[in-house]
Order: sequence, then C-alpha cells, then structure tokens
Amino acid sequence: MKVILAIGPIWEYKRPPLSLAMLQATLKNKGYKPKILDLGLDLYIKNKFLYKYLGLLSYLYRPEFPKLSYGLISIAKPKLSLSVERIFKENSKIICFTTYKSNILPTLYIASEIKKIDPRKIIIFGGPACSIKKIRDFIRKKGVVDQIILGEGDLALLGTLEKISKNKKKLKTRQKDINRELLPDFSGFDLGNYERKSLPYSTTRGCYNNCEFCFDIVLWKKYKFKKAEKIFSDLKKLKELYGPEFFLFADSVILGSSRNIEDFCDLVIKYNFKIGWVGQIKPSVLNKNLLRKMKTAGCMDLSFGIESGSQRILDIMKKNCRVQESIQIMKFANEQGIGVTALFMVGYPTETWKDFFKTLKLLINNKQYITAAFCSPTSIYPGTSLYLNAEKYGIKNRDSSFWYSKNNNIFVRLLRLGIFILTIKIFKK
Ligand code: B12
Ligand code: SF4
Repeated sequence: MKVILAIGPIWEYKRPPLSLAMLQATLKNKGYKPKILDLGLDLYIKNKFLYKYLGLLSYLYRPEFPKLSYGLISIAKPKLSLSVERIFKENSKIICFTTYKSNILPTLYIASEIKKIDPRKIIIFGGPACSIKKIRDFIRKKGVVDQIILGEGDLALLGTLEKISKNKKKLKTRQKDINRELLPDFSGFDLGNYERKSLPYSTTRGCYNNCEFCFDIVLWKKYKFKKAEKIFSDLKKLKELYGPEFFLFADSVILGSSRNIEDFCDLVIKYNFKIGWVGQIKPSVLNKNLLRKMKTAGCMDLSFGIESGSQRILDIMKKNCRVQESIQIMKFANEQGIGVTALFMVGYPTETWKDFFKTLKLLINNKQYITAAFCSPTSIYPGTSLYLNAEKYGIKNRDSSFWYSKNNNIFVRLLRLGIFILTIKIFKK
C-alpha cells in the first residue's frame, strides 16, 4: 500500500527531518510503499521570503483565535495550494503529516484543502504538536484529520495502517526498545537540495532531568538512550550510505550517561571513524578529560542550556546545575577546540532585573569561550510543571505568549531579549 509521509512548512531546510526517515524505515520494513514529501523544503526553494514569513508567524499562531491565525497565513495560501496539488499527484489514499508548533497551521490548511477536494482521503497527524492538548482540540475541531497519533509514532502508525487495510493481525504499539530501532531511511529525500551536507540522528528519548519549564517530560515521559555500540554502528552505516560530512544528534541531551559518551568516543577512536557531530548536552555529565576525548572522536560543537546567570533562578527552574559548573565546562570545551553554543532564557517567573543583569554579566565575562549565544523569552508549555504551577507564581493567561505575573509581562520579556541581543552585538569579538 502506498502511503505519503509529508511535512509542511516550516521546519528545516538545512537537513532532512528525522521523523519521516524513521517512519519510512518502519513502514518499508513491513512492505508498505512510503513516498516522502518535504513540502517545507519545496516552499523554501521556491519562495524564501514566504518561508521566513511563515516562520515568523509561527510565534503568533493561537489555537484560541482560529480566525486570526488563519488570516495570518492567507498570504501563503496560493503556495500552499501547490503543496495540495503535489500531494494529489502521488495518488495515495493515506497521507501522514509530521506536526510541530512551527508548521501546524499551514499543515492543517493543507489537510483541509485535501479533504475539500476528496473526503475519502485518510489523513493522519503525528509529532510533537499533537502532544499539546490545546492544539489537539484545535485539530479535532477542524474535523479534517482522521487519526492523531501521540508520542513515538512508528509502531503506532503501523497499527493504524493495519487497521485501515483490514488486516486483522494485532500489532504491539507499546513503547519500543530504542536499541532495536531501525536505521533511519533517507532514500527518497532530495538530499542535494538541503543546505548542509549533514544528517540528523537520534541517540536518546527525553531527558534524565526534569526542569520545571521543559516540554520533554510531556513529550517523551521516560528517559532512554541507545548503547554506544548501536550508535556507532548506525552512524557507520549512514555514512556509507549517504556520505554526510557530519551528524546532528537530534536529542535534548545527547548520547546518554557519561559512561555511554565515553564508550561511544572510544569506538570512534579505536576504529578511526572519520566523522563530525554536534548536539545539545547538560554540562553536569562532562569533565575536562571526557571533553578532550569527545573532540578526538569528532565533536565539533556543543549547545549548553545555560538559561540564567542567577543561581536563584536556576534553582527555581530545578535545573540541577551550578552557574560556576556551566562556566567551567564551557571553558574546558572551548580549550579543546569544541564550538560552544550557549542557550539562555529571559523573563522566567520571579526573575528580577538583578537576576537578568547576572545573566548579562555571565555572557560578557565569558565571551571568549562562547562561539554563539541565543536567547528566548520564557514560554509556558502546557503540561509542564511551570504550567501546572502557574498559580504559585501568580501567572495569569498561562496559555498565551502574553502571559503575565507581578513585574513580568511580554514587554519586560521583549525588553530583556532586546538588551541581551544588543549586548551580544556590542561585545562580539
Ligand atoms: C533536533 C531538534 C531540532 C532541530 C531539527 C533537525 C532536524 N532536521 O531534524 C532544529 C535545531 C532545526 C530544531 C529547530 C526548532 N525546534 Co526543535 N527540536 C529538536 C529536538 C531536540 C529533536 C527532534 C527530533 O528530530 N527528534 C527525533 C525524531 C525522530 O522525533 P520526532 O520528530 O518527535 O518524531 C517522532 C514522533 O514525534 C512521531 N512522529 C513524528 N511525526 C509523525 C507523523 C506521524 C503521522 C506519526 C504517526 C508519528 C509521528 O514519531 C517519530 C518517531 O518516534 C526536539 C526535542 C526532542 N527531544 O524531541 C526539539 C523540538 C521538536 N523542537 C521544538 C521547537 C519549538 C523548535 C523551533 C520552533 C525552535 C525555535 N524557536 O526556533 C525550531 C523550528 C524549526 C525552525 N524553523 O527553526 C519543540 C517542538 C514543540 C512542539 N510542541 O511542537 C521541541 C519538542 C523542543 C521542545 N522541548 O520544546 N529543532
Ligand atoms: S536539562 Fe534540558 S532537556 Fe533536560 S529537562 Fe532540563 S531543559 Fe529539558
């Protein structure tokens, strides 16, 4: 049976989406004929301006204001209609979409148009956006999606397809052992059209920490990671098949425990495997010796969730990390020649100007170790502890980007963001 695996704008134009590669591997393994459609990449190639416009708008989509949200994307409708045409060309009854917060609205628009033209088409949604109840309700209300699948999707999608094809055989859809996960299948992607010659690969699910604001626990529930041997052998195969220059580990915290990181590096070094890799990590699993080994094993850049220069704020966030420890690890990484990307948040509930200036001080005092720094105003994700504890902080309007509490509102957050960006510009080497 032919099945379309699609992703709408916007997600990524630098490298292919891993979700579709993983779903494709699982479906092919069971004899289905998946067809990959990266509609975001198509749009990026045809109209970069519109792509970026949709990216900017994705911050404004509000399920509670559907008319306004749809109004915002109306400028893109002619181009999105081309995506609909593209899908019909494939002549498949089943169309699956990967959804993220950044592409949910255009994707829902495309799905509605498909159903308008042919109500017999079966539309399935999965991906992180579906894990947000408010968005799920928004999708259901639209009435064009036949099935929404939450969490790890490969086996669940197989189960749904089996039902559709009326094959009675029952499939297990419980959470799988990621050490037995199939190799992501990137065939059928226009790999030459992505901006970078790199591939995403996932080594973990979730995170071992449980920061108050983080969506990971809502999305993945339990933390698990692949064994070093599995990661090594998968990367070798992917390198042979597609020849990427480096891998992006598509995880919140890469490679699992310190021991697993070390085992992975040992294998890369022992077999002289020439490959680069980048990803996000928590400073607390690292030390100087491990960083040295990571560099030898191809680590090019690490992103650290530093969040704040105020220990009081880190403690409230339940970050389980000392400010000094983060600084030390950034310094060690830099000394080894590993790029250091520092990620910050501003406007966390109870953050005062004094706390914020501690963050700026951290940035300025350690600029020599930091390759790139990014900052975002605090968002409250449904289902996180921050969302559930909103009352404790006196937060009003927790479902909106315009949430506010005493001495904290969207203007304060944007002002701090502006000052942060200005500081980077002034102090850039
Ligand atoms: C790597 C990553 C990126 C990379 C993507 C690289 C790539 N080409 O793949 C980059 C750096 C580009 C990125 C960017 C962004 N990201 Co990001 N990213 C991640 C991260 C760490 C891993 C994503 C991943 O690939 N996972 C592995 C794959 C296999 O998992 P998956 O995509 O979720 O797919 C599985 C299931 O969801 C499901 N599934 C997926 N699709 C479908 C479809 C069907 C039909 C079915 C049945 C199932 C199904 O099955 C898959 C296999 O199990 C996640 C956090 C996390 N730990 O998941 C955040 C995450 C996905 N990102 C997020 C966000 C918000 C963004 C940005 C919008 C951030 C920003 N403010 O700019 C941007 C958007 C893109 C852009 N235009 O810049 C959010 C999404 C929130 C949401 N609810 O939608 C997450 C969850 C982080 C978070 N905690 O908030 N990101
Ligand atoms: S360490 Fe990072 S990924 Fe883990 S819970 Fe905290 S913010 Fe989320």
